[in-house]
Amino acid sequence: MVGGGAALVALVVAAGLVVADDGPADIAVPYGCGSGGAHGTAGTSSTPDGPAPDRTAPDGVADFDGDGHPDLALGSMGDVPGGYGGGSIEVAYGAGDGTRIARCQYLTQDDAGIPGKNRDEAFFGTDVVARDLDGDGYTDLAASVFDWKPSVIIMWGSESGLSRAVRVPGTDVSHVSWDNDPILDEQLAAGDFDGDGHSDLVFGLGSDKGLLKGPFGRDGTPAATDRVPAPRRPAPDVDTANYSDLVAGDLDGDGSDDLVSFHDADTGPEVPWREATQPVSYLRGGRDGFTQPEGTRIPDAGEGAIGDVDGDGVDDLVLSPRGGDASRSSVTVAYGSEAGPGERTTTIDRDTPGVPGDEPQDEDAAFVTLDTGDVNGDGYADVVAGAPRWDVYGKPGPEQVLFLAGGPDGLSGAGARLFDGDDLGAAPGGDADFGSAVGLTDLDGDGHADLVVTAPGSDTVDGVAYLLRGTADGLSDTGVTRLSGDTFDDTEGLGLLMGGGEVAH
Ligand SMILES: [Ca+2]
Ligand SMILES: [Ca+2]
Ligand SMILES: [Ca+2]
Ligand SMILES: [Ca+2]
Repeated sequence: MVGGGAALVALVVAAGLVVADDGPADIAVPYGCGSGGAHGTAGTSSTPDGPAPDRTAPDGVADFDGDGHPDLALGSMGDVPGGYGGGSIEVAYGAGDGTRIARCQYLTQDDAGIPGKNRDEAFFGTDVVARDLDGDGYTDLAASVFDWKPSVIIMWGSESGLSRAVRVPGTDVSHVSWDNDPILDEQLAAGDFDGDGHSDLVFGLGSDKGLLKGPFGRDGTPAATDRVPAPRRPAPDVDTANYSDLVAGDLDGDGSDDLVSFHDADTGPEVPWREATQPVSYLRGGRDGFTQPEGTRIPDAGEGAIGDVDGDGVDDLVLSPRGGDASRSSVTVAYGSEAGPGERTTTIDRDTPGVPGDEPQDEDAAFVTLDTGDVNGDGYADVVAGAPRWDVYGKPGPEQVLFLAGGPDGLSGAGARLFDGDDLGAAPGGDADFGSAVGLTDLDGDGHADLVVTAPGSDTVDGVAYLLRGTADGLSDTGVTRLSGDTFDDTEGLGLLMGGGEVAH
């Protein structure tokens, strides 16, 4: 803090009381991990319009405190004291030294700086995305919440980390017309959908105001709003089709990010795998708003991620296929091109040369989380896919994360590796939910993306997030960093929380 900081802080706090109606206080500042309870008050907060950070982390990497070391945030939709399903966010500030974490922050709506109030089923932080939303050089964190109605809360990055928060005003809560569950619908995506160089948010498919354009004001107001079309009804006989995920990236290489949504069509209880209908919708971003190109063919899938797997400069869509003849443990890449995704596809399954393990027979072996990032540093995006087992009817199989490498010809089995939760110390028997969320981000800036994998646990098993280092040979399972509830706070019961929502990085 420079000289005169105290006066400056006093001024800023006073100004903040006027500006931010529903989050007047500062968020409790980050603290030394594992020390729990040592939450300071906000005496060292930087100014809302303070100086830009001196050092910047690489593009596309979250750095909430602007110290040049990448950070990450784990959305945890689980219980918090006083809120069954209240939700929390665990923020880990990178030390720039392997996967070591320098500081921690535990965010709930009980924090005086976070708008709203922790309560049952608020699901604060179920979905989190990290972007610089106001263009001040500090990465900000946006989170979805269901405070009786769905809305978005932005936590602003600053020299002292995430320090202030606002609720985006006037969030429209209209939904896809053939949908009936507003809670499940509140998925958040970040990208530059109009190609103007500012990060935007999407919150609400089929909403006239679902596209929230950046830069955002400090009171949370977007620069403008625009409509997000409702995806086409997947089939005439489908009554409802909640969307389970939204991902963003530039799949046609035109400089505007596109939006892909994943739908779980309700075609009846306990539909056999072959008859499952999980359509994928593609909305093309552009200067003049979203359009729905005719004829884009994307295979049914339950989950996706976006990255340039074949290194041709255009993002590719990575999918976890569902239904029909698809393997229960496979990854399909719908390569991006000027015409959009899906002109060419590759599928990797357990029969692909180089891929370890046998084809599982249980349906819950399917990958439910995916991410992309360049782990081995060869310039091609690599893929991780997580398969937690949560089938309560049978004996669950191993909970695993599969690593697949990209290359000039796209995704292949060469260099593939399987990580078992058991081998990393996760509770066996399907209770850990190892692989519930995965993220690839270069935590120490050495050019190799590192793996974040969460095992949110259960009523009896504490949640843990594992951080595995990326190397030229892929992911390493030596020197693994483990983050548990106690890492963030030693409040009784918090140990059962960790991850389960998205990983923002
Ligand atoms: Ca940082
Ligand atoms: Ca910012
Ligand atoms: Ca590509
Ligand atoms: Ca690579």
